[in-house]
Amino acid sequence: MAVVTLHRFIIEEERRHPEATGDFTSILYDVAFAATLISRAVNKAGLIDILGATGEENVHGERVQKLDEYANKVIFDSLDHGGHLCLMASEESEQPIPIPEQFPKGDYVLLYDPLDGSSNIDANVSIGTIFSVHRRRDQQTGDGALSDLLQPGVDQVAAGYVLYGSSTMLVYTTGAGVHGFTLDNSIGAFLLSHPRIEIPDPGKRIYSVNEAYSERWSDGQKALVDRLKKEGKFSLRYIGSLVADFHRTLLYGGLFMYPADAESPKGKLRLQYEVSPLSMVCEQAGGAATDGRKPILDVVPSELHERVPCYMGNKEYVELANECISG
Ligand code: AHM
Ligand code: MG
Repeated sequence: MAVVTLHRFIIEEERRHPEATGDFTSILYDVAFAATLISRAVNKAGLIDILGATGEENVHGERVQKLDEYANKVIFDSLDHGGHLCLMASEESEQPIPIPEQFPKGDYVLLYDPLDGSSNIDANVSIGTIFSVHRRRDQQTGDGALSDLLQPGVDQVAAGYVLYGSSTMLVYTTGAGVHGFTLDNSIGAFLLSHPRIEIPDPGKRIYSVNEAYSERWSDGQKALVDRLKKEGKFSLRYIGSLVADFHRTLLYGGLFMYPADAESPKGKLRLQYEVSPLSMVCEQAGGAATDGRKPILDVVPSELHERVPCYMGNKEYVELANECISG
């Protein structure tokens, strides 16, 4: 069987869409290239003096670690000059990130969380990069605008994530299924390992939530988890690293939740570069993703770093969540 590299796969996908300009292909290549650099740094994190907090805080008041900064810069530097993007946004930057003046501006915007789950780095727990691509909406030329970054998830043209785990995997969708690639470090290439990922239905009976917050949950959220427990067949798995918890949910099935609670009325996770891209992947893999009432992909953001409660996984479990939360 021929080995299919990410590059070959993307080219073949593009050929099926004669109207494709190649912009997209380049954006995905560049994300994949950035991911190989981040993967190398993550793997070496225990060996070189890169661990530990810098003492600074990001826009959400969280400790920023050096690997976060590195990943943030690597993604920007890999995508700023290609001429395909007109604006970027990152979890690590409060404001939209313009494309440097000297480079041409393209038709797309990229939103990313460079290294999610960074509080787990010191414990060698899997972490990830999440990305979302939209076509620019308003002005057709020049710099992009904030409104280009505030589009609902349903308008994403590509979304995906990279998991830095026991191996490094890139999983993405452009709206025609979900495909997973594993990084072969010896040749520095992502190879197709998981074509056409579909969330197993019915999936394993796994629910995933930070249950330590249950005292702050709404009655609906409490009722939901009680119902899952009373079925007597569920296991609980919670890594506390979104990409890892999501990836398990995608491959094994189940229900991942980060609900609203009395202290965090919109939960913790960010809509535009965390939940929305993962929701597109989940839906493309045959699953569902909602905020407990409506599909995540229909939520229209009003600010860049907006948070949203989320329920992602097998359709039947997400429907049960909707019933309990909105009922
Ligand atoms: P981060 O963006 O600061 O890394 O935080 C996001 C992480 C997610 O990876 C994970 O799902 C969540 O925080 C866990 O939060 P909690 O500790 O409240 O359960
Ligand atoms: Mg994050």
